[in-house]
Amino acid sequence: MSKKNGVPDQFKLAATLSAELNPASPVIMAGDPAERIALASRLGYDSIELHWADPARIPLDQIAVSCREHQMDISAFATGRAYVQEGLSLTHEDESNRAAAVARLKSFVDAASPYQATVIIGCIRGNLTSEESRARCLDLLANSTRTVAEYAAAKGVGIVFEAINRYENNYLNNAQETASFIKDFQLPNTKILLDTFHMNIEDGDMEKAILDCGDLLGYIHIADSNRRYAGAGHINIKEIAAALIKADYRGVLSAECLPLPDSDTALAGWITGVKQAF
Ligand code: LER
Ligand code: MN
Repeated sequence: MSKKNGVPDQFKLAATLSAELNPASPVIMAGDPAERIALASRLGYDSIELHWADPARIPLDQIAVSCREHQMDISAFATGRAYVQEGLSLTHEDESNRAAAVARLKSFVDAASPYQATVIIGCIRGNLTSEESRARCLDLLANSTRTVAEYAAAKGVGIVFEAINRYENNYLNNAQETASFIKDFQLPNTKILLDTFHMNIEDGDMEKAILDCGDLLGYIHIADSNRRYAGAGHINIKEIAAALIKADYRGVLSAECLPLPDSDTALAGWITGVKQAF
């Protein structure tokens, strides 16, 4: 197995970036993109995952210049802030809200296309309003995900759909449910994003969850049980690392974790924790 900086080179390590830090939000760095990207590169990260509500507000040219300077790339565009900050939802009861959510995701795809980055569908899926609404909600979600995923495929952009724990979203919480959703609706160009923080709550056997996804596994968020950096909690990150190798997963491991105790400590701690796991 060939390794770069102690991590098998089948993996790319991504640092999450947004406009501002929030101790309750799992984004590890914010502020001057040039300075942050230079630091992430020095620490051994390969790429940057962007967390903004609207791609129109991302200083993308500046980020791209800094990434080029440090031979880094943009791994993904996270879209959850469009739901959290603006209430856009793929399953909203109001059709115009759903249409706006699809339009926003297409604009994320447009932004991602020049960088061949991935677009993440996470909490922008919205929530079930009642158990009776489940079938209709899944239909709505599948239709809009298909629309976005087909649009993305034509632009060389992949979509990943995230399994999110029950305290944030009230359906599609674990790996198996999320895989079944993608398979049952035969969604094109759509893979699964597994986030170890959510898995720790929802997936009884984390190795099995990873292996069961098989080829559908498309992206990984790594945070510890307390959502701090890898190694700051009690998730067995070595078990996760071994399962990813066994599954022959080749792709991004992203530091989507809280910027605690502070951004710099979390950035350095996450890299150390992940390296120790391999
Ligand atoms: C998004 O990737 C995620 O994991 C959500 O829990 C964000 O709060
Ligand atoms: Mn996540």
